[in-house]
Amino acid sequence: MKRNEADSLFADLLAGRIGRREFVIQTLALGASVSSVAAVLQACGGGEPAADPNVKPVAEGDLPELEKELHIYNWSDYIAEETIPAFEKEFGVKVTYDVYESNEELMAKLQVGAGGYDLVVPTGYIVTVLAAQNLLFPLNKKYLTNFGNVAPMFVNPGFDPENKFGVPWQWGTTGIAYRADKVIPAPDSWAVFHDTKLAGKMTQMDDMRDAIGAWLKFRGKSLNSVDPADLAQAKTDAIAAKANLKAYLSAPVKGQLVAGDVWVAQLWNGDTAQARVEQPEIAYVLPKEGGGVWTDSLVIPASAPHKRAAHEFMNFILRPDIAAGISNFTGYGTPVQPALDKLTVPVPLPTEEELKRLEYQTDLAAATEAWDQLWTEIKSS
Ligand code: N2P
Repeated sequence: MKRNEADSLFADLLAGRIGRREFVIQTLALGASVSSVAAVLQACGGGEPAADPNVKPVAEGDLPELEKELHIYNWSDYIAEETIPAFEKEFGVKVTYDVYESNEELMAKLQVGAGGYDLVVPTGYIVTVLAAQNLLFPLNKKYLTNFGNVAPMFVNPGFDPENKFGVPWQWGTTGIAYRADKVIPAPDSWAVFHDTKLAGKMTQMDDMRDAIGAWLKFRGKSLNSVDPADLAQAKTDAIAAKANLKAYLSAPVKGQLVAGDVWVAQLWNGDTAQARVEQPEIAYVLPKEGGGVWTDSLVIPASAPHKRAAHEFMNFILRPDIAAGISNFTGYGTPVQPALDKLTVPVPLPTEEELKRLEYQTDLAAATEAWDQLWTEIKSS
C-alpha cells in the first residue's frame, strides 16, 4: 500500500474532506486490509461503524405508513406535465415540486440542511459525494417492486454500488446545440467556441464540470483530469472562448436558441430536443473530441421527512408507461427497459462506439477545491 496516498486520505478524513465510507473505499483500493482500515476508523471514534463495501446493504426496518406529502427538488424541464398529477391522484399524496439549474445549486441547499426535500436528482458523481457525507438515506428495496425494470447498464453503477442510495431517473449526453440555419458549416468540435465570427452568439453551460470538462476533452484529456498542466491549458482555452460567449447559461438557453439570439450552445441532448420541438432548425452534435455522458438518480436525503412517499414515487416512475411519459417530454433516455419501445422519439441506449467517445464524470475528491478555484478565475477573468 502506498504510504503517501494513505496518509493524505487520512488527512482528508480528519479534515472532513472525505467521509468514512469514501475513506474505506479508497484505502481498500490502495491495498489496505479491512482490519487495518477498521482499526483506523475505530481509533478516530464517533460516526457510524464503517460499512464494508463487499457486503450487500441489509434492508432497514419497515418504513412508516404512506405520508400525505412529498417534496421533490429536480432539474428544470425534467419531468412530464402529467407525472405529478397522476401520482397525486393515485396515491392521495400532495406533491410540492421545486427546480434547480445545476448540481452546485442542489449541493449548496443540501449541505446547509435547507429545503426539507424528500427526493432530489443529482448526477452520478454527486451521489458519491453526498453518500460520503452521510447525507443520503439507504433505500429499502422492499418498497421498490418495479426495480427489475431497470436496464442492466444502470444497475449497480460505479458511483452508487448496489444502488444503495439511488434509482436511475434519466440519462443523457453533453454536446453542442446549434442553429443549423445560421451556422454553416455545422460545428463538429469544441473549437467552435473559439470562432470569433460567432462572438456574442454562443453560450457555454453555467456548470464548472461541463464548461471546463469540454476544454479538457478538446485537448484529448479526461474530463475528470486533476493534472495541473491539463487544468492550466483548459483555463487558457476557456478564457479564450469566454471572449466569444454571450453568457454561461444552462437549460434556460433554450428560449434564446429558439428566438435566434444564441446560435451555438453547449447543452445536453434532451434540452436540445425540447427546443427543437419549437424550432426545427435546432440540431445537436457530439463533438469529434468527445463529450460527457451521465445518469441522474433519484435519491432520498437523510433528513427527508416523507421517506415512504419518496419510495412510492421512485417505484411509480419505474413503471414503463410513466417512465416513457417522462422521456417523451424531456427528450432524454429512459433507464427503464420496458419503456424503450414506448418512446415517441426513440432515444436508444448508447452503442459501444458512442460510449468510446463519451466519458462519465467522476468525483474529483480532494481536487474539487483546485477546480473550484479555476472556475472562479475563469468566471472573473
Ligand atoms: C434538465 C437537464 C438535466 C440534465 N433540464 C443534467 N444532468
